[in-house]
Amino acid sequence: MAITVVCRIKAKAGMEEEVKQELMALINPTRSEEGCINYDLHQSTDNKSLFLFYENWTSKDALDEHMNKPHLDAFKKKDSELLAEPLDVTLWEKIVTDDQTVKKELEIKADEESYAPSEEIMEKSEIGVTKPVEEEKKESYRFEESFSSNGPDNEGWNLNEWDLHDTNHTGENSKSLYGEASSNFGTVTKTASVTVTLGYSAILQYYRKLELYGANIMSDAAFKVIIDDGSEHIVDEKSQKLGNYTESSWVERSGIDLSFYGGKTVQLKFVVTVTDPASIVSYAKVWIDDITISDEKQVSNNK
Ligand SMILES: [Ca+2]
Repeated sequence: MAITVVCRIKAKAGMEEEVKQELMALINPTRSEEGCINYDLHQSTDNKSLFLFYENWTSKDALDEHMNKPHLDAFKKKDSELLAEPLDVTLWEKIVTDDQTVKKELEIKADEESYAPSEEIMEKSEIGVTKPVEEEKKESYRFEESFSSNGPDNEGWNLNEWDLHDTNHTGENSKSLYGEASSNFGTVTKTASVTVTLGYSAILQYYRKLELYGANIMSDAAFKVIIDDGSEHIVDEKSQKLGNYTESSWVERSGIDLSFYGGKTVQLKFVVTVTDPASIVSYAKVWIDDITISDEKQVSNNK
């Protein structure tokens, strides 16, 4: 594991220039040492007698070797005549390597707490993001899908074994998206998906009708809405283990917070999945219509 060193050096009054020359003489031999990633000398803008080395080494062993090099020894021998205080050396280990690590940690936290972290947490934690948060937040995306008579309104759908259906929520001659899975002495899963780019305040809304039927105690008929950003996250689901669950008229599902995936291009997946090791009777049917991913908070921020 790489190790970071911060070394603070304070020159005696009147010795600043001499200390600076001595420290600069260390740079070339140190940088040519094996295991030296960087070895950068700084001088305080507030106090010209303060110097700082910011160093990174490929390993603690490489650093230990450096500490025994003759060029460093020579400098240490002059310590008492040049420096006002002993060298102040601290070792550091990087705990956040990039933006992705932060997001991963937040994701774990969100899972533990069962809700997406607030914007405040996201902003505070986005240390090391190359693009400023404020700039990214200006990007706003809105997605609307009504499954018009000609087919989906948006590109990027992968309907697989789902179909467009004449059952319709709103609009003349418009369609809905229909998925059905029936068990076959095992598990059957069918997925329709679309590629969407999410704004930072993304909220999902859609309308659905469901028919879930589990024929026996070993069965499970389920419908899931999933965000896939490389791994799958269930954002809405309904499961029926035994017996009937039916939504015979359109049900509005709203306020599904996707802001945690804001700024990402993801797969929005609709999944019907039925498990029944004992029969072919269990099934899951779902009709989906009028999907909207809004960015409402973004709009109000711009007022
Ligand atoms: Ca429709």
